[in-house]
Amino acid sequence: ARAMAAHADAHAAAAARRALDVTQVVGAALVDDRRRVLVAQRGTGGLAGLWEFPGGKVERGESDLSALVRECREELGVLITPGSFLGEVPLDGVVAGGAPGASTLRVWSGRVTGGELVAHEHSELRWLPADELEALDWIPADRPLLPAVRALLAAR
Ligand code: 9L3
Ligand code: MG
Repeated sequence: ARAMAAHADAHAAAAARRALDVTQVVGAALVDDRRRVLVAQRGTGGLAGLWEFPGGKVERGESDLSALVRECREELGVLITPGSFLGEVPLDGVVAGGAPGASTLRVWSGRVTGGELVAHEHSELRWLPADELEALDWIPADRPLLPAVRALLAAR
């Protein structure tokens, strides 16, 4: 009976860890030499048509920055060099299976340092200057990052 109880405890602990597991999402604000940032329009799913900073979910055992580099390679076909951390926003209820408040979007600046830009997953990619960002139809999670992105572009 004691062994059974220990087994049940281990199960409960594992379930609790899973429930608390944070689904981290990372995004890249890629800038060029002309004070522009790359914005991407989602092509499929519930957020289709909305604009975002490209990126995606961090996989188990992967660092945020490794995920950022991998996602940019998969989605855009480019090698990127991450720069400064720009901010973190809650992704309440957005990531499937995630508890409310369990997921966040973290965004870094970055530069394209190799490859050729191709929209492998998005319906459109655009390089835009700071004053054209506000008017886009953004995913709600990405919009709070715009001041930091504008500051980044102004500082260049
Ligand atoms: N998401 C929001 N803003 C972003 C990114 C890259 C992602 N800049 C949200 C959309 C999805 C979830 O995070 O619900 C996972 O992203 P993906 O793996 O579908 O790109
Ligand atoms: Mg993605």
